[in-house]
Amino acid sequence: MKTANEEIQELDRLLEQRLLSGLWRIPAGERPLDPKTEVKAHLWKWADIYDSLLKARDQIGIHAAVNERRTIRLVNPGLKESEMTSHTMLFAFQLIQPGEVAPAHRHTMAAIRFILQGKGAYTAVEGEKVMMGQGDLILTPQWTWHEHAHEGADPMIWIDGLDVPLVKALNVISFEPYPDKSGLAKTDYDPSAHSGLTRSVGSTEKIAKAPLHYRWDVTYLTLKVLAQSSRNPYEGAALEYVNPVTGGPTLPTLSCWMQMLRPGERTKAHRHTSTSIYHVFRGSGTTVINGEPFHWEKGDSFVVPLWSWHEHANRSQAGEALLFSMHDKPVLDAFGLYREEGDGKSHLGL
Ligand code: 1HN
Repeated sequence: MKTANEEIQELDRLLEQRLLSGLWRIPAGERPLDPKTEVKAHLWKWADIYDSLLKARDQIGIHAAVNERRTIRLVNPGLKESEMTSHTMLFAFQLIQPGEVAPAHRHTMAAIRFILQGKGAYTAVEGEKVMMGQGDLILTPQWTWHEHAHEGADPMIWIDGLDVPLVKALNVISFEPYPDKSGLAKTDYDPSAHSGLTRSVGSTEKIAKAPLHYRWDVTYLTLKVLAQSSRNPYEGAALEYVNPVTGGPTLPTLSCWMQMLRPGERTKAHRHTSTSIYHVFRGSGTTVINGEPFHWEKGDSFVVPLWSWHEHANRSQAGEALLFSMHDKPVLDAFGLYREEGDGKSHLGL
């Protein structure tokens, strides 16, 4: 006489042979009340990133790299197998030497570049040359050709932010090298081309060309004006880089922000279902993530995993702190999965 348990096991085996599975087998841990993630809060020090970039500069030729880029990515301690920064985003640092060209390619992953150091390099997106300036944000929307080259004197360093793990999870990675080895045909960047969109009379071509370049001087001025007029209790003064073609987030999968914390400013704690990666552009402070303090200085980067309580503080009583950040919020918003909680009180125990 078989026990009920043995009969269920027999049924499970039969179903397995038929490539079927009873939902009674789902472990309780897969039905949590709160969202769960493998992604861990972590902070990377600039000294480690910078030293690694300099070592790579001396040892890695652009053309020896499979991706033809000298790029070092931040590996989340919870994602050592995939070597991604979060389950949705990749955050990396790229160094290019004077005279070097990182050849054109395109891919289904969308990318942003935030420029940290140097001048004289450009990134050519769909053939349009965009000069990189410190603090600028440059977009490479999905499936646009892009090439980088450096015509200046000192090494250039920038952040590459991409939606690689998301596109990978959807199984739709496509990657194409530019067929012409002599490089992209380039036109000089024309800022007026972005002040309005045109098409020839009689044409019905749908023009939805995204602006690619957010210059630092404009961003900073706007941020200073915002900082004087309105504060967000959880963010200080925070700007989202908007895509003017859609009026929506920076890119369909990524939202980028620049935020300012005044000297001594502390924000309130909140949590949300989107994940954030921060880079300290200026200043020093502390972000408390689920009760753990992460002390940051200029050049450091850190991850705030989804659904973790977090709050920021500028540790300086004299200087402002500026944080650049990238978020997967547009993905959560698109599917109605964005959720946010703020408790209105501070958990900061500095
Ligand atoms: C990529 O195409 C670049 O074009 C940088 O500079 C980093 C990381 C993953 C996949 C593609 C670039 C990248 C990347």
